[in-house]
Amino acid sequence: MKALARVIDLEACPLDDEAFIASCRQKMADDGVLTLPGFLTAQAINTLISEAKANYADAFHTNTSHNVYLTEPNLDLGDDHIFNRQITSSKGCITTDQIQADSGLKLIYGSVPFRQFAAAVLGEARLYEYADPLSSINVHYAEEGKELGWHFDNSAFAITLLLQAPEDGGIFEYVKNLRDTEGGNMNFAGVADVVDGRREPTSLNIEPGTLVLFRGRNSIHRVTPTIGKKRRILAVLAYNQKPGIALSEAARMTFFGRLD
Ligand SMILES: O=C(O)CCC(=O)C(=O)O
Ligand SMILES: [Fe+2]
Repeated sequence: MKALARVIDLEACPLDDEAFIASCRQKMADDGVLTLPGFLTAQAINTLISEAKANYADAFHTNTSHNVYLTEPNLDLGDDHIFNRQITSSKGCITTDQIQADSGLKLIYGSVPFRQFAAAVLGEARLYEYADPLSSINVHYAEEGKELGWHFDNSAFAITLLLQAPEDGGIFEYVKNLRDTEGGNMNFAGVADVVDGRREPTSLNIEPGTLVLFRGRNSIHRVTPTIGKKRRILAVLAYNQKPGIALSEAARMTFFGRLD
């Protein structure tokens, strides 16, 4: 835990404390999201921002059009149907192999206490790294005007660390449990209400250094466009529920522009 204490504020976030874990589990269960402000030390935030800025030149930039379900269109439903509504997302991304070996992000990602903590909060037996060399740790950059449009995640959960917030915009908004994947209810009417602005989403106020655990499979979410010259910079710590899983080749090509 000693090395970890340089990057994680273990007094604010005692990862191996049973009472702390239980309270985080409860928040996750109640809200579908857990935010831990002050998770990163101030020094770690500064260092990780510097590293991310140095790596920005290597970022792969995408501008994709997708539906909220992240699937191919269904031609039987027609272009105007909410299932086929096209939404845009744009970002720059760097991959695990582009992050230096001694980065605090790799220290956190690989740390057994951190993995055990996240697994306990998420109710998973264990968390596993991706089997491909790109997908485990990513850093996302959103410069002025870039946004992540409304979507449901394919993965059951996401773990993120905000490193730098923009001057304005870049707000994470969500509506909890808007669909029921397991029960097969896509809730077209409810989704249309959110996408067309008839239903107000919940906003998460996330400061740099905040750890976020989020269940995004049934909770629609987006990140509003960055306003101002300062980029939004976010690290994504991606884990699997099973060992030996690689991100699909199609997804790697879309998000990273290469397979390895
Ligand atoms: O940028 C964020 O805060 C959330 C990212 C997200 O929703 C995703 O990558 O699927
Ligand atoms: Fe997402």
